[in-house]
Amino acid sequence: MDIEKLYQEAADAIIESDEDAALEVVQKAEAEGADLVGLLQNGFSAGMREVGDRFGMGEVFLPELIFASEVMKQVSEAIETKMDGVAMQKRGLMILGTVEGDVHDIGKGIVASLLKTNGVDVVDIGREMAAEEFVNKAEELGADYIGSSALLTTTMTEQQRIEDILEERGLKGKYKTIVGGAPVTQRWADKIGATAYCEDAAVAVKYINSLYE
Ligand code: B1M
Repeated sequence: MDIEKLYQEAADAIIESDEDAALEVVQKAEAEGADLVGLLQNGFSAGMREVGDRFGMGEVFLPELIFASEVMKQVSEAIETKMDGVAMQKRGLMILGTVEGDVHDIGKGIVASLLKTNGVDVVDIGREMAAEEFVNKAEELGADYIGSSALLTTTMTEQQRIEDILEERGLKGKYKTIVGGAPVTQRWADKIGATAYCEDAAVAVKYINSLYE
């Protein structure tokens, strides 16, 4: 199996917004015994990043971006379904969402998929979620982690709101708060007092695994 070729085919399917081709790559990878999570991370996500870069440079336009995003979602869901039922060590419960005012949820979806396939129970509360909702859900379900994703510089501040609410309610330290998203940095995490900054989904998995070593 030529894994690099498979990654390239996956990336191309996203770049061309070709849902059939994308799902075919997933089937092919499964038939060949390839790591589907690796395919999501290194193949499909690379394609999404490429589309994002081209959008940033004005080479592709909003409708194409939306089509590519839709294909990306289909693929993430297909891979997640295939990974369901694979037995693994349990690694806690995370409330995960995209912050208020922010519709970007592809990265969050990938984080959810990867964490789930690594034994973390993830309750995905969706996008444009109020900071209070993250905390309320964590309290209601007895979560271990609160994970928030922000893709806009204007919505990152909502991650601070989550820390503020925890502080106000005397819950600071009860949950490990994990922040991520393209404009988010370690510096930002330190500034707002989040427990951890994870650059991407793989780092989020590594971080949580490190807590169980
Ligand atoms: Co928008 N968008 N967008 N967008 N969009 C960006 C983010 C932008 C950088 C594009 C640009 O201008 N170059 C820019 C933000 C500028 C800024 O604030 N710095 C931008 C803008 C401006 C906007 C709008 C305002 C555009 C407009 O309407 N004028 C609008 C905002 C609407 C809103 O939210 N209120 C908007 C809308 C959209 C679409 C709807 C078209 C679509 C989103 C579709 C969807 O998500 N359902 C979209 C997209 C697709 C993008 C880009 C092109 C790609 C984002 C993406 O999915 N990347 C993006 C450009 C870019 O990022 N280069 C852009 C792929 C994904 C796998 O990566 O999300 O970074 P990412 O997730 C990674 C890591 O960040 C990390 O792990 C993930 C995977 O490994 N991570 C975490 C993420 N969350 C994490 C949480 C964790 C840990 C790690 O722990 C909890």
